[in-house]
Amino acid sequence: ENEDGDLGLATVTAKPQLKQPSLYKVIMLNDDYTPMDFVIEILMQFFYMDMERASATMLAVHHQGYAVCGVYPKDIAETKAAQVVDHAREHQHPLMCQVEAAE
Ligand code: TYC
Repeated sequence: ENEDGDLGLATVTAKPQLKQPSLYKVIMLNDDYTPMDFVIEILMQFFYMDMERASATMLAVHHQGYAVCGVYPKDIAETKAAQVVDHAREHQHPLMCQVEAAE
C-alpha cells in the first residue's frame, strides 16, 4: 500500500488544469497590395506548405479575408507571425498576421 491510498496511479498521472490554451493559430489577413506570388512564397517558406496548398491558402485569404496558416504552441506562433511580418516589411509589403488562441 502506498501513501496515496487507493487513488494509486490516478494521482500521479492526473493532468494539471492548464491556465492558458496550449495552441495558437497564425492567421494571415488579406490586403490590396501584397503580391499573390509573394504570399505563396511566404506560405511555402515559413509554413512548409507545398505550392498547391500555399496557392489554395493564399486564395482563401484573398477571397474570405483571412485564413489559418498553422497551429503552434504560443511562442512559436508569435515568432512565426513576427518573422512573416518582418519579411514582408523588408520587401515593402503591408501583409499582416494575427495570433489567436486555438481553443
Ligand atoms: N489581395 C492581394 C492581391 O490581390 C493578395 C493577397 C493574398 C494579399 C493574401 C495578402 O494575405 C494575403 N494582390
